[in-house]
Amino acid sequence: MYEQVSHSLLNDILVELKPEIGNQRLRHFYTRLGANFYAIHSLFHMLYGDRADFKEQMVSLVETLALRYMERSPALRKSDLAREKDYNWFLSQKWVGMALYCDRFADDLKGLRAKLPYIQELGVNMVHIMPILDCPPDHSDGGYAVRDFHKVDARYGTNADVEALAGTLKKRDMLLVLDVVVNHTSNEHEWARRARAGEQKYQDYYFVFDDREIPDSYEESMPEIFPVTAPGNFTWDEEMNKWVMTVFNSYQWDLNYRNPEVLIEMIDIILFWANKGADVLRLDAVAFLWKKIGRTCQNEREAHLLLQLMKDCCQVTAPGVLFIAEAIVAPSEVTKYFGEDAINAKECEIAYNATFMALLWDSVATKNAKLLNLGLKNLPEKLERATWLNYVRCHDDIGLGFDDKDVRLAGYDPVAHRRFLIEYYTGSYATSPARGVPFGENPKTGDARISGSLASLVGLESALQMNNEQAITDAIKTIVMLHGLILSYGGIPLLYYGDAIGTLNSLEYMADPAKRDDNRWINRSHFDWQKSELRRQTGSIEQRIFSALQHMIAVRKVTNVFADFDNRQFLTLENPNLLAYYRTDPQHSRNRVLVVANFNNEVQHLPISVLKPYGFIEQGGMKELCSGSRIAVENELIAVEPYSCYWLVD
Ligand code: OTU
Repeated sequence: MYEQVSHSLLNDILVELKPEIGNQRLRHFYTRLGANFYAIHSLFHMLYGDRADFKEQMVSLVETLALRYMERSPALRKSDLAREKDYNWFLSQKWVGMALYCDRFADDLKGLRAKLPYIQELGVNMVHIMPILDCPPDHSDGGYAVRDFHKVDARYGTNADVEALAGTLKKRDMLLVLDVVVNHTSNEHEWARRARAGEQKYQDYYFVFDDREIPDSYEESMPEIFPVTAPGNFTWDEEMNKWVMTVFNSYQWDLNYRNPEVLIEMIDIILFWANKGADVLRLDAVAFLWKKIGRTCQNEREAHLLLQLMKDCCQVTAPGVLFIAEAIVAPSEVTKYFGEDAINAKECEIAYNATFMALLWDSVATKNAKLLNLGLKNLPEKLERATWLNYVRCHDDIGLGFDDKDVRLAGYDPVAHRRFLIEYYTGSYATSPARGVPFGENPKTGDARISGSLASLVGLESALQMNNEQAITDAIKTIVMLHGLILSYGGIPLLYYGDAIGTLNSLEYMADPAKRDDNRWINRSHFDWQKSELRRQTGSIEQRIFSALQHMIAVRKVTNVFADFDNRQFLTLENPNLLAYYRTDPQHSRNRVLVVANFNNEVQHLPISVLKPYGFIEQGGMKELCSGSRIAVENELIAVEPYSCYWLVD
């Protein structure tokens, strides 16, 4: 029945397509369209079915998919077919990512090519180049205020450079991740310029209002994202004489997905970059895609429908391409971005594990794993064929988005505890070695977030200032321990470009008036190539961090149980300072790795009586995979050194 309906609907659309679409080399396209059409049509109908031009819009969508398929290169088509066959390819433990700024890590895209040996030396084979599309020079939000979605910013190079780099990466068996900023455009984007000039068509691409009536209604329930630098959610545009919705910075205009043309444009842009050779696309701010008066305008059902549509459409034209959901939202919401009620992810295959990240920072500050244990265990199950992007630091601030229920269960008052964390990381807590800065402090809600580099937040900066060897060692150990966790948790670890050499906070951004007010730039400095040379000098800080990470990455890659097949189980321990989970080979249940981390500054003991019920330690002892050494059992206890993460096997 479905199939019949779907076929006749599909035929209705196909007869309307532009003549040039014809039949040329479209075999796989039609097969994939057939397979996905029912879903695409019903989703599109749910969102836009009440419009008089529904069918016209549907035709335009299918045309977009076909035209982009026609330009997809033979090499990419081949890779699509291979990935369709080996559809779990990205769950492998072999992938290790790094996020970097093309201009801050290298000079430009061409220069980046010359820096690949450094990345590969570390073992990284998935490169997320932070946004590189054309942006206004000043108001760029680090690349997230795009002026032209089809063109690389001249500062970084050309579209041809991206294609060349994609080719180079492919030859080295590396993946390319690019951003698509789906939620908003720069106010200098052509659509915004034409809207400002009065063109109704383009005003309908955004949320544009004559007076404060509707903006006020929206704002009653919308939180502020950048309360200090961009308070409110609307901006008055002088030239247009109207209010426009700007959830992020005032120069970032939110796109209106109630207009199907916006969705079709964005799908076209996604496929454009898929065709330039991106393996993975990071979809920015996906939680914000649908706005509704009376709601927070995040995580709306329709935002999920839009993502499902984007995925199904990509499945038709470029099925080898994956999506990363950048949804920094509550733990109960985040897994929904993989899709719901399906074996295969129907939205994004990969999602930032912001919950894990924030919980790790809680444990570093509290020196215990109470909240971490609770938060991880309460994270809803995700779909199969979906995986996390696990990270310690990224280019943004750290938000303390834990579940309040868990915070209470851990024995803290949510407000007081968040206050403590902010104070701990921003230097106003007396005994804290952390050197972060507060970001987005909102006096109305009492909220604040944290900016700072990994090394500065774990105390390396203050340790160096005090010339305190022990504190330096502790900071290094913490950096290594945190990576030991993101490398073993399950998912793709995403390193941040300066972290393997202990990059400290940088104040270089203060000299730039366009950046000065946004302290997230404290952790977006120019990569220090001279400092990185010290990684070759035995005993240097750089070497101690770099070699440890490099070694762990190498061990991860040959440890099959680290592939993400939802094969993680947590251990319940009485000791609140430890986090412990084990990863099991789904095929050979005896093949397991037990991961134990100690967040405390003192040695903690793991009683083997806790391990025995799980069948561990039957042979009398365990081996640590990274050091290769046996772990001593004394008085029936395994000693876990301070700030350490062990990968243990029987
Ligand atoms: C994302 O950020 C980007 O990572 C930021 O660099 C951009 O400024 C922002 O979008 C606008 O494009 O949208 O889903 O707390 O975590 O703004 C979450 C701040 C986002 C970021 C949040 C985030």
